[in-house]
Amino acid sequence: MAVTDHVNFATFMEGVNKRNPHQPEFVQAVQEVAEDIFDFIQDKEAYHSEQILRRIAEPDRVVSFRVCWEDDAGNVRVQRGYRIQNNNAIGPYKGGIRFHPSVNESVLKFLAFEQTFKNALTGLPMGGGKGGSNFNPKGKSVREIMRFCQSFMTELYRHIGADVDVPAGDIGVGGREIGFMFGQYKRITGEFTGVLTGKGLEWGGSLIRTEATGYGAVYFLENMLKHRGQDLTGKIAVVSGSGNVATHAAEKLVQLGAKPVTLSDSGGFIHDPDGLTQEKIDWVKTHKTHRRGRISDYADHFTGATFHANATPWNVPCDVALPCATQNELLGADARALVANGCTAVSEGANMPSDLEAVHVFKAAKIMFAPGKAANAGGVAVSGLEMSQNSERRSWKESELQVMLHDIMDGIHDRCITYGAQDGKAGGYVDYVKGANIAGFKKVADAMLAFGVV
Ligand code: NDP
Ligand code: 2IT
Repeated sequence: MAVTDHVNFATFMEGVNKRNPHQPEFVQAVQEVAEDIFDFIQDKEAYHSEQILRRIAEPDRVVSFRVCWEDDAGNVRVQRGYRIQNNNAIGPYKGGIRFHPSVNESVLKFLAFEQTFKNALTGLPMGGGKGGSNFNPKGKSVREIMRFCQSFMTELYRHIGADVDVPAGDIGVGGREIGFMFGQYKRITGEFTGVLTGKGLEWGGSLIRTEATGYGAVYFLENMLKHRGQDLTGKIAVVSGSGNVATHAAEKLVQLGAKPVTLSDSGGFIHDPDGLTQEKIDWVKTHKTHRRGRISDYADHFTGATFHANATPWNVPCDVALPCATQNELLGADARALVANGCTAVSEGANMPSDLEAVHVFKAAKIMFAPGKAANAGGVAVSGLEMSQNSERRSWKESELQVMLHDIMDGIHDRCITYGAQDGKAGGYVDYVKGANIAGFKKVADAMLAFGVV
């Protein structure tokens, strides 16, 4: 095919839109990647003729299934479960499981697509996948959650395996849910294998997996600042969410001398101008995870803090921002407010928290902006290390794992610089979105080229 005959960005996106009607999140994620990839592959014939991006943007398979369970009152309940296996060119499918009422095929397809590039960026051999259900864990008893997890795994088990597809946690799925699912997998198959990550330390889990995503997002932020000759000391940080990623990001910010002043949940955000401390963060962890409370209670518990119902924290003046709740929680107007208030760096702990307009605002303002696929890769990276430990049948020490996590986050930052540095000057502007997209794409694409048309 002559170079002039290549499908261009607009035609490609037209096709993506046509083939994926009513899947706005998936189309959005593909567009964000395609915006950079078409530039990169312009003069690279093989990527065009072998239709690499077109193939990555078509999941290997979408598995959808019925999950029946019985609630405490004896009612039969029916939910929809999914596993999306996006691409396994560089390793077994790998990615979390999300339990949230907003889960649908579009959301999980976008997450599995993003995961493919994220996992490639870690440098570890992991393909991309994602799964979940529209099951809402809020207000459910522990027994109800157990029964749901068991029923979910009774179908999922036939699609996964330690060398096939290795799920982990995500929104609404933490150590407890992984335990219920692992127990059911073991019961059905009779095998004790590393089929899930995020396991308990007593049964094959890895140290620092729980902390890894939030910590990694702050290490990435630190690396971006270091590249510009700055550090985190004294920096005011606005953080959204109050789950696993947000609380551990806040914890690492405090440890590195920054001052996180907000957290949020689906009810609104709290602003604590005195700054969060380890003690306050520990209270939030217990309150949100074990008591399943609301973040609004923080303002009743700690003097000086205020709660803002049905609002996001992006109008609070800050130096750095870490969206750590969910997709599309930071819109164009929020991005403009952050930039206008002097925010100079954003590190995405969540997956695709900034919508396309917000990404374009950050890029145009040339602030340091780390997309989720680079900044939040620490979690899946330690999941990859958990898989290695399971294969070796041993557990590494915390100090060893801390060094590995740090090295992996440094490596991702370096890869972003390789493909995203804009002016070739040391300390110059880096387009981290472009750097992450191209570095992640190139690894997967080159593996696919080796395999031929499959
Ligand atoms: P958790 O379930 O621990 O916490 C989720 C947090 O986000 C809660 O505070 C929740 O509030 C809030 N939230 C969820 N959905 C919404 C919504 N629609 N609107 C407003 N707030 C919402 O999840 P995690 O911390 O694990 O995940 C957070 C983000 O990080 C997700 O985007 C996830 O994909 C991403 N991520 C997670 C990784 C991990 O290892 N866990 C790894 C990499 C990325 P509420 O309590 O009110 O529901
Ligand atoms: O979005 C993510 O990277 C995760 N939820 C973690 C996936 C994993 O396999 O650890």
